Amino acid sequence: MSEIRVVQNLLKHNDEIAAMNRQRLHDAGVFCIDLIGSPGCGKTSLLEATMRRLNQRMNIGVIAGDLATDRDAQRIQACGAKVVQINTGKGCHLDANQVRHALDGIELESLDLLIIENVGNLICPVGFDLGQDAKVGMFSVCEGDDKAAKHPHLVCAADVLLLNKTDLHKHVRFNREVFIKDMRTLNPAVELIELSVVQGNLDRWISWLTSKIQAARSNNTAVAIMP
Ligand SMILES: Nc1nc2c(ncn2[C@@H]2O[C@H](COP(=O)(O)OP(=O)(O)OP(=O)(O)O)[C@@H](O)[C@H]2O)c(=O)[nH]1
Ligand SMILES: [Mg+2]
Repeated sequence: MSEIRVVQNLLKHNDEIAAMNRQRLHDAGVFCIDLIGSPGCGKTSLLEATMRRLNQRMNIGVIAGDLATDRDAQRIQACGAKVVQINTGKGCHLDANQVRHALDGIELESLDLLIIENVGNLICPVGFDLGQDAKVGMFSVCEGDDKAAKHPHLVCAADVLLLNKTDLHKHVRFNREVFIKDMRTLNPAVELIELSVVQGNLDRWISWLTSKIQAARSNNTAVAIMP
């Protein structure tokens, strides 16, 4: 069997398991996002802040993907989320089968929202469907204004893009117009939310998230989550 056939079979198998994960999450009424960004762009910080904003109003579960350590899981658990850590060893992304096993350790019926923090990487996670409802792509101004152009697959695949660490904009060389022009060329319709997790200006992110959860819920039940 050629190498290309093997890769195609691997992705087909992944997609089949992802479809099962998606069905399982929908049956339980859980909205699920896959959070993808480079190492250190602020994914776990965003989850901590999101937990603090939302955990009085809804039940949130997290699957934290990392090569090693349970440090992200510890941080997120301290904010009140139910967390399962997946250590991928040398693996540079999560796959649907790992998520399927993680779902076994979560009481899905008790959740409104499941956030999967993927392994810090702008490339490999994009190609693997996990069964999520939405892919969230995260950049930060510290990574350089060329990153949208250099990582077109994430920009094209994302349902929403976040640009974090805007508090550091004045300290780093980051041409916002270049970043936005590249992003718009690749994906004219995608919503960009600029934020600084440390400054806490998360209103647009929280309202994007709650509106998606509410829309998903209204497809299933009449239960509403107040914005
Ligand atoms: N100045 C500033 N620092 C931030 C912001 N968000 C996160 N950080 C810092 O960036 C560093 C990395 O944050 P994490 O949340 O651990 O990043 P991550 O994307 O989860 O990293 P990995 O899981 O290792 O890929 C930490 O020192 C955070 O305090 C922000 O908005 N502004
Ligand atoms: Mg993290």
